[in-house]
Amino acid sequence: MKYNILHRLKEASPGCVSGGELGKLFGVSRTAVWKYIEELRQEGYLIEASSRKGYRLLPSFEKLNSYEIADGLGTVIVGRAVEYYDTVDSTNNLAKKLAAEGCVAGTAVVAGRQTAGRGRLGRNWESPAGKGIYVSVVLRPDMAPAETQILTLAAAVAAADALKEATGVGTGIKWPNDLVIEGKKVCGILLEMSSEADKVNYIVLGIGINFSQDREDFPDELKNRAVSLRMSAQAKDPAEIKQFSKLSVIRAVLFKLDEVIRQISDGRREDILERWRKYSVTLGRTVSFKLQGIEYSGTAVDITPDGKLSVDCLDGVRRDLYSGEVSVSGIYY
Ligand code: BT5
Repeated sequence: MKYNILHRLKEASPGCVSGGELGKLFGVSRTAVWKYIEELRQEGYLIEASSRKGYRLLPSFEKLNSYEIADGLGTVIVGRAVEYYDTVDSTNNLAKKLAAEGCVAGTAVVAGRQTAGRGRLGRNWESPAGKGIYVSVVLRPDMAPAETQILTLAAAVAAADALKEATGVGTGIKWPNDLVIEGKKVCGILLEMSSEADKVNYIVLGIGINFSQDREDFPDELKNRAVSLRMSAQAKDPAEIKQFSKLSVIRAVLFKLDEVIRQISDGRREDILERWRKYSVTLGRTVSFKLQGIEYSGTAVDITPDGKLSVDCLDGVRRDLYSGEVSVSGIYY
């Protein structure tokens, strides 16, 4: 309700809206309106009140909440519902819980901090308060579990597009879906799924982006392997630096994610693979990986239509990798 009131105040800004009008519009008493206005003020919105004219929203610093993330986003699926929390254990955990309870497809969970942010294979994702972006989106695609690799690639393409558009910072994709800047990781993606033999029940797509960390903010083991958008923007020519905020990056990620998901359901997978190839920092490089305990290395030559990485190995055999880890020359982890 408070965000409905905020929305009306924004529409009327810089004009005023009376408490009576707000009450009538939303079917609540003037006292209730006043309480919601107080709640908005506590969130940091500057709202002037005059007994004659009513309430007026004044310009204030950008806020991060479900309303600001979702308002006018222009998406079809992603962000149909948005939940924002200051602290969660993991946005993926919360999104999975909401998905199991039947939330609408496209529900996005965003947090300011994670106390147990997760990577793949039980690894952790450093998620300090205020310095990173932590987003998870619930999807209910009509596909078989074996087909979902395209979503992993699509999420990476969407994130790379979003970062470029919102911040001007260019990234490359390390297969399958890590975003890197000059060999250091700026964004990681975690896809988790609940499925039956031939049908996906839901997917939770988690995206973690390092936003404003400085080198000292990362733990020692990540200092040479991780980077934030701010570090990377500061290293650029000042004339090229674009002003960007956390809110603008989150909205861009949701917007681009919506686009790629609709492309997939429209059967335009090849477009996504083509964009993935352009962003790839893996193709054409020497890579090494382990399969059933045996170490291989070779040149990554292409991505298959179902998202596997084709590697021409030194023993003359071409191997297609579905998942797992590859080390890529020139990338520091
Ligand atoms: C990933 O795993 O890269 C997936 C990360 C997904 C995080 C998001 S945040 C929102 C959502 N909620 C969650 O709980 N998770 C998702 P992986 O490829 O396994 O990489 C993990 C490894 O990256 C760790 O073992 C570290 O070496 C490194 N790492 C951890 N935190 C990092 C950070 N903030 N920046 C760069 N590298 C990091």
